Amino acid sequence: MDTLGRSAQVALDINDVFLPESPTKSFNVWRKWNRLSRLQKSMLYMLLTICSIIFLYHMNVYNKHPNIQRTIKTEPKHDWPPKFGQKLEEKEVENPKFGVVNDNQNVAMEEEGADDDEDEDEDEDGGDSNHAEEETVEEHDDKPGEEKQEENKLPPKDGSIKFNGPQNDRQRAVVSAFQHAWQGYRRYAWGRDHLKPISKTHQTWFDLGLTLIDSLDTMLVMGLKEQYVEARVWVEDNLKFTTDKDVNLFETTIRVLGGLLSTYHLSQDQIFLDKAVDLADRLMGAFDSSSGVPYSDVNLRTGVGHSPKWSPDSSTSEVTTIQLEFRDLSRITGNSKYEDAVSRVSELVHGLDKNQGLVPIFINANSGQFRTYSTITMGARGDSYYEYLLKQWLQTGKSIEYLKKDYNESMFGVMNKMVRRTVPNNLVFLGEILSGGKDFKPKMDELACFLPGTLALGFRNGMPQSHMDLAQDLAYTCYLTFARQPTFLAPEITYYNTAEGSTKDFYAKPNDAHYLLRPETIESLWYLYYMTGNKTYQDWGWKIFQGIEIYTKVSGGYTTISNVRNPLDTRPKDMMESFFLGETLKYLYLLFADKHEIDLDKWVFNTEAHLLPLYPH
Ligand code: DMJ
Repeated sequence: MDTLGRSAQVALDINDVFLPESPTKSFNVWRKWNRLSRLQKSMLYMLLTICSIIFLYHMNVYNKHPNIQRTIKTEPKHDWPPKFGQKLEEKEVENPKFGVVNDNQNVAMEEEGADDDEDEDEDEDGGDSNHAEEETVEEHDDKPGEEKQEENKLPPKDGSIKFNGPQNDRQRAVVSAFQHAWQGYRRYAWGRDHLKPISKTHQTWFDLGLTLIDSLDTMLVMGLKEQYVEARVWVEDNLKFTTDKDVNLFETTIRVLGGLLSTYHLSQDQIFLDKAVDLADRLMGAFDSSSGVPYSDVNLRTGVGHSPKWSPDSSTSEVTTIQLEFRDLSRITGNSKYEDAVSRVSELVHGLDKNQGLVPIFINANSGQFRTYSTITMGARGDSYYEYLLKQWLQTGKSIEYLKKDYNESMFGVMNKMVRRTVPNNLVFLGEILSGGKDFKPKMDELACFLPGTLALGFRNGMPQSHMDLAQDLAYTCYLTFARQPTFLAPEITYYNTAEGSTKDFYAKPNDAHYLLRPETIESLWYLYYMTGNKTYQDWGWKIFQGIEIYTKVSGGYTTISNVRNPLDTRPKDMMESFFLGETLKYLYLLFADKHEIDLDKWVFNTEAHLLPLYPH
């Protein structure tokens, strides 16, 4: 028999092997197997091996790139972003029933009740919008900018990502929450920085329409076309940077510049790039210090930078968390001045002495030196320095070696100097280092809960297993800071018990018990779900979302609250932060996805959850 003939014989025999079983049949199969020649048996083995290899290869690709399945199986339903003037589909958004808040199935330890410690700590909230002007406005019932929706004014091409809208009831519930928040903003605070959802007025911080800009790419991600088109018109007609106003460089960069750039990438709409360039040109004055380290504040009209009123120094995290945005702008425009300015800052900080990679939270813009004895923390004013080391390395195609080195060194410092475990349940937390290393404070901001997400992202890109282990342990503790409060919402600051004999792991002091609608824990749950596929992270996020729905939702929108420790006395603060729409709801929506729509091998999120592309170098 020639080779072809033998193959045919093998094929026949294979068919026989897989025919339905019966005792006689199995016996026949065995006899046939014995009758096969050596060559036939070897060919059969080879065939089986090839099939297994192909099968394993596909499994691996799917695990590494969860979005591949979507690309193969899901076709985009419609053009997105919409063309200007295109008739928008009416879409009903279901309101799923909400579950019970205090279902602690996933919590290993028992709740020990609220803490009685009445010590008061200074409210440290990382420079969010607490000192801004408050004003009232008339209700806004008409559709802003409606008359502008004529054909051909908005020329978006297809975005780089096809977002297909919510995939399940949980995602629909988040979209519904976004719509409620947006409705309040649109009605009572349109074009202003923040909504005050209880007094139904607005708050002005920088007068840059912060909530509107922070929300743009969330609307694209969620498929909210109508709202997006309306907001886009406001940007074109009303977003101006000519006001004689001092703004914070970092906050304006991450929220406004980041929001505009992300929306530009997703929509390819020139208006967002034009606005981004105008803004960045005005912000550049902040870098005009003797060291090149930027001042914290800058006047948008005059372009003059200066230190904050309350300190001669800039915050370390602030001067090192503007690099992704300015670099991206240089890469888009071909004008290197933005990237040059921020790279100089990173390089300068790289050259400074550190404590095992860890940095003090203040740096002087003129001397370019750290304030040596200032606190080292993963919370306010320290946090995103570490986040942007990794993300800048990724943004530049892993080509800038010192960023990776500094990141790894700092994570070593974290494990060595900041990680502690609680008594009685051995939970991992990160404390703060004070007075140049002399003191340790067992205190962790909710802000520090971004770190599990960053660690997981690093692990995906080749950092050691210990990073992922820490990410998972820390995310669990962060989750518990929500789960162990009767509101299922975390305090701004939590203190941890490490003394032998302690009966509970952590507690919140009354003055730290506020929840500002922050995203960090949810952000980390999303990264961990993305990396591991473990749906428990989704369930944790869902429970936190219930807490948000029950204790922060009011008729005018969502409000920050002063007290997470008592469901009967939450003391709403009458403020809806822009990052609630830009980050918190976006990460919740992404967390509940069945199939991921964003490929982390192509995109990086800035610290305000705005999407920027990765470059090859
Ligand atoms: C956001 O503006 C950013 O995530 C920033 O890095 C930290 N604080 C807020 C959200 O809590």
